[in-house]
Amino acid sequence: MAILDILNYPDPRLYTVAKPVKEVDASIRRLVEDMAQTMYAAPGIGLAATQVNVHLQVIVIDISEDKNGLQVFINPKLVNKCGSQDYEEGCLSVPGVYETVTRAETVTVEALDINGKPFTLEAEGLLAVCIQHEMDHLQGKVFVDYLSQLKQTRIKTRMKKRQREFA
Ligand code: QAP
Ligand code: CO
Repeated sequence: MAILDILNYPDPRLYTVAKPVKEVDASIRRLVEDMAQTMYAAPGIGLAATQVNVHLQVIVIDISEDKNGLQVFINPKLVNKCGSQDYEEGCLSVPGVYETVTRAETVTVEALDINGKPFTLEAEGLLAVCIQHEMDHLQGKVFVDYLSQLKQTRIKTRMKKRQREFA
């Protein structure tokens, strides 16, 4: 297992569209393990492969209190969405920034699990937000993209300043 480097907004590689996984093989299981370890170490509740510069449709999520509820989504597809909710989101690629985004209240997602087996899940609340947030990453979209131009500019400036300080 390994902790992977997370790309920081506004890194242009975050705008890459991820490709579907052809086969859930040992290399994909390894990627999932490393992504999970990276997410838990951060700590975070969700991570998309895009954020670790792997442009394949793989997501890990764990919204449980005691970090024992790992959920893996490979090649996820939103087959239904319903209602709307506002949620204050953050992102491991945009550290220190939390902003409210409006998304569907419930979503139905079809995906492959870690064994390559298809499953369907209906999610609501935080899990639904998290699935939509991470699926956006696979399409090259960051939650900041939903904010006003003014907020986006301010966040970019703040992130660049932060990057200089850490360099
Ligand atoms: C996406 O985000 C999410 O700024 C997952 O300094 C977030 O795990 C979906 C994190 C909220 C729904 C609601 C962010 C950690 C973690 C930070 C995360 C930070 C340290 C974000
Ligand atoms: Co994110």
